[in-house]
Amino acid sequence: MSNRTFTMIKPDATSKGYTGAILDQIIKAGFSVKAMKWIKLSEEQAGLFYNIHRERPFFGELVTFMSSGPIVAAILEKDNAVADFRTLIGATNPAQAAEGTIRKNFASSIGENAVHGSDSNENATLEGDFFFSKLEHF
Ligand code: FUP
Repeated sequence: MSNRTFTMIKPDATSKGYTGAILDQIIKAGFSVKAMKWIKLSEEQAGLFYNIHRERPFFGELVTFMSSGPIVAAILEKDNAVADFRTLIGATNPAQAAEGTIRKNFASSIGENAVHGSDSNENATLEGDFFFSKLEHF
């Protein structure tokens, strides 16, 4: 069990002014912030982050969307962080997300789904390292 996960508040949510409310929900759920930055990805950077999805039909749309505006990237800490954060954000498609989850509360579609959460401890480390140097997390 690892105690860290990685998240992004995506461009749909930052542009609608949901950043504060989403961070509030994350912190009230018991996560603490170990690193955080407000950043706008280039198409190339978004493509690298989502490289695993390169062959999927939605890849082009995903890259365009994720580079369309600023995001908040963060490393979060809590016991059982990866699994508990996936529960907190809800299903990828907000129409299937449980009541009270962040995607149910703030997402509009499967593509524009407000937040990212790592799906494994290994990916949490890789994704955190993609955004943050050793000097930037504590
Ligand atoms: P999740 O782990 O819940 O973020 O979902 P996935 O790793 O399956 O998908 C990564 C991102 O690809 C999603 F956040 C949104 C996008 N996506 C689509 O746009 N369409 C799809 O059918 C599936 C995923």
